[in-house]
Amino acid sequence: MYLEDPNGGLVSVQTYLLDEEKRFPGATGRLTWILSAITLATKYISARCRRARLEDILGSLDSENVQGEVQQKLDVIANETLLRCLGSRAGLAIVASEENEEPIILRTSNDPERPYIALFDPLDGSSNIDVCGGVGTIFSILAHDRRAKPMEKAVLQPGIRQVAAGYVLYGPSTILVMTTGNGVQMFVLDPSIGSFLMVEKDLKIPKACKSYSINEAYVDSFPEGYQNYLAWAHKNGYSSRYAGAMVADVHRTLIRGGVFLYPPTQSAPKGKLRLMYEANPMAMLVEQAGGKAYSGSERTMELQPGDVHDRVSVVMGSPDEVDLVLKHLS
Ligand code: P6P
Repeated sequence: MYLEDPNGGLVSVQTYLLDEEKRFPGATGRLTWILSAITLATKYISARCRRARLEDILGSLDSENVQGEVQQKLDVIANETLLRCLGSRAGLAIVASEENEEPIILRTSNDPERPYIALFDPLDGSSNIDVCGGVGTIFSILAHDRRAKPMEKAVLQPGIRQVAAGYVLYGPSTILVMTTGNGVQMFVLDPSIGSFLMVEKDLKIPKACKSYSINEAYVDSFPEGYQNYLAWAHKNGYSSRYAGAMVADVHRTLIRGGVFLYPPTQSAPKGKLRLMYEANPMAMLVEQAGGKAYSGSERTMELQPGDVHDRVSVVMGSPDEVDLVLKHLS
């Protein structure tokens, strides 16, 4: 059931953002405008995902993205939708996407009216599309750093500098989970009116839950500490859930508790997930919900990126469960 404001009114994501904006007397509304572009784009992406098989836009293209991964048709549609919706928004200096090799400079001048940077994974887990599995859009917003030379380097900021982060999960319902640094809010898209309606305010992750989420097929190539943790979990009554899409696995972990892990492997010695537009936004959400997010022994959001497509390992979720993993890694 959706939440109501003190007068019994509906709370849409726009209502929430405008209310939040009032907390900052000098607010220009540009962040709100950027987040509104993301909610517009994700409503369109949601509709295309739901009709993908009917419109024959399932499956992959003959192309690969910058990660060397085969692109799904919906990857390109999602990416172009976000670029179009964001590209016209005044407050953005730079956008960066998993699907684009280089960040896109929207205005070369250090225009004070462009104080933000948006980064996103337009359709995370897109290989799940053909089998009707969970997929999602992940986004991260940084304050623009005008001192950066060349300007593209402005995106290379640690996750602690994020001003907003979130994801939209295209599952049985379309769910928006986001934070602007003041707790985590959850909204569900009501397709009959085209609005994201608030269903949870200041969401908190359960402190503990005997559930882990990892691709155990790679267990032989995990570093020893992860192998020891899994052996311990097997003996201590843990269950395992793995959707193969970070958005779906992290969303379940946020709601039910537990821990999501993607350790280093032989094929991805630094980890597979991307720091800037997967690990960092999810880490901000998990920490804002009272959880923890680490990459090895380091707090994920304190890592200094060297490249916009840097990859990292992740351990994130309930504080007690992350501590148990870290204990086996140390
Ligand atoms: P694996 C999806 O391709 C993704 O980037 C994440 O969403 C997901 O957590 C991970 O890769 C799954 O990787 O190796 O288990 O298929």
